[in-house]
Amino acid sequence: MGAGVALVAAAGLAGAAQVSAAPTLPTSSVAPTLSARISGHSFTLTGDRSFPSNRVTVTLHAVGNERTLEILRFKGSYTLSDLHADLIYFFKHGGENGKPTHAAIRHLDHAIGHVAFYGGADAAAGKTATETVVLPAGKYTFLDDSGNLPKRPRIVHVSANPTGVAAPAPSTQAMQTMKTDRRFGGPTSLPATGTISIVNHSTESPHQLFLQHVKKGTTRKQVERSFRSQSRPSFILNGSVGADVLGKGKSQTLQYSVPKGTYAEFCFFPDPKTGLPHAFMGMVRIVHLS
Ligand SMILES: [Cu+2]
Repeated sequence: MGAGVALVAAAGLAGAAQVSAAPTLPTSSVAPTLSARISGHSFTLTGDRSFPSNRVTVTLHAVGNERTLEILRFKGSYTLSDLHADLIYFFKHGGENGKPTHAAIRHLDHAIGHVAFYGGADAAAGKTATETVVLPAGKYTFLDDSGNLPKRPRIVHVSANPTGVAAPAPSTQAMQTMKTDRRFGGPTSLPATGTISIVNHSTESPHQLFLQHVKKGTTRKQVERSFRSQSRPSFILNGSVGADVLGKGKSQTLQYSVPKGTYAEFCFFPDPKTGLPHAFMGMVRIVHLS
């Protein structure tokens, strides 16, 4: 579920600024701010875990290694245990080696159908990345999604907002989109330090966006091929950042600071139809951060 690729573990983010809310503003204008600190043995979520619907700002602090935060909402009576059961079945029956059985794909689709994904953040060791996302009323689960199975659930309760007004998104320098044809869209020139918006326009599938610093001149084909090999490719450089799984039709912003240079964008979410990670189906793009 997470980055799922050891080869992309790399360092390079600098600190991201926090948004502080002015206490005199009406409730709807005060964007709740949470801080998520994930290490190898703990996940600390600091801040108000109960608030009216609004745009929420969550800063991930990655301790000791690359870490991933995911925000999701379970539909109906579906639980984290159900999600684990579906994903374990999927991984064990071919999902892990790119040859999922029909039953494995059914379990994957059962999971996708019962989870609403509100994005997240992925930061390299010692670095931060900040997501903002509008959360409608509901019960949310924030998870450490650094491994194959999301773990360490932290519950956040969002009540109805009587004003119906959410705080505006922070100003962004570029928008990256994910499309139904399993490709990335938007400009291929992005800030190395700044804030981007990420929009999943797909009508079929959740998607992720990860950015991995690579050597200048690295091609999309080289990156695609590397996902099928076991060894760490020679084109990987320090520096990575990402957003986690974002459901179809949903959007988030991501604030980060990484070294300038050439990056590979990719999505590792397993396709609902084939069970293959989208990167294996060509969802890889070369972009330039400056
Ligand atoms: Cu995808």
